[in-house]
Amino acid sequence: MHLKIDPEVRSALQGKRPVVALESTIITHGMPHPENLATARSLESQVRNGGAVPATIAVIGGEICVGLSDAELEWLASAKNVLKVSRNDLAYALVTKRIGATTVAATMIGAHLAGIKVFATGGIGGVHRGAETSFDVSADLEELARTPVAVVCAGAKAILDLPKTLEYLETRGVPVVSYGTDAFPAFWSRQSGLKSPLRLDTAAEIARMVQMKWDLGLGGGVVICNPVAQADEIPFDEMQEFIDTAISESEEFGIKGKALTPYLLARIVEITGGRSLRTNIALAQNNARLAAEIASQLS
Ligand code: PSU
Ligand code: MN
Repeated sequence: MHLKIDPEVRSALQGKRPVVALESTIITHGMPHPENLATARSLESQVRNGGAVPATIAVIGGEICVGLSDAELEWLASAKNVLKVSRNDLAYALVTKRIGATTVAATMIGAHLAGIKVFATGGIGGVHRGAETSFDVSADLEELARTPVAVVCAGAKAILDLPKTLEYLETRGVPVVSYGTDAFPAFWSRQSGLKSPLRLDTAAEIARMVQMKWDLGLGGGVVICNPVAQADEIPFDEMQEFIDTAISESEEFGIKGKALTPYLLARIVEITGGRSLRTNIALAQNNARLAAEIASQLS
């Protein structure tokens, strides 16, 4: 089935031991080299420290690889011409044997094919600002509506239209539950000014809720929002200015479609002099730890 599951991941799944999926777009399109490689490795070790087996997912050589070796991680982190793969280009990437980095949507597909229930990332895609004219709504949201994987993230990036993102998820029946907070976090910031639709305070309760959704036959995913630690955050008000600058530049240069999110992330790293990158790394590590706990509770 063009699915290559790493032996350690396979044996953990067969033994019903906890496994956490990790995405690869964050490595190839979300962070600069060499921080991307160090982060990919550290996310794997956070998952291991939490008692789960990490499975970074990417498309290599015509196969969806679930679980990469360290050599593969290293190679991917500096590979050129990597395709950012979502649901729409997954079959294309396999047939053409392109190197594909999987987004949240495509990682959920790979995780589900392999039987992995929990996935840790940085932030999910969402409804872009101006979507009422551009129609730019991330395929991540549709995937969350249909594919049964629990996604641990730090909320959605404030480069998006956050109220519309929450409305979309509500319409499509996707629970959005924040861990230990009433606020809906905004990736680099612990708060977005919006209330989280749902709140739970323990990994055990989150696992029970996720299981309940699937036991009811409701299918689909769950968004679990884990706010970045206060010491690592960039407050929402401070972030606004950086984001507005990056967005107006993207408009000026006519950057659209799948290139938009990577462009904005990279520009914001530059504009903040690397500060947003440190926050991004810290929040991803934080999410890997919580995902390992939830996966342990689920298994
Ligand atoms: N958040 C990050 N880094 C990233 C992404 C999100 O901090 O690289 C990626 C994820 O892979 C997400 C994708 O699925 O951006 C969404 O892209 P788009 O808006 O084109 O759907
Ligand atoms: Mn888009």
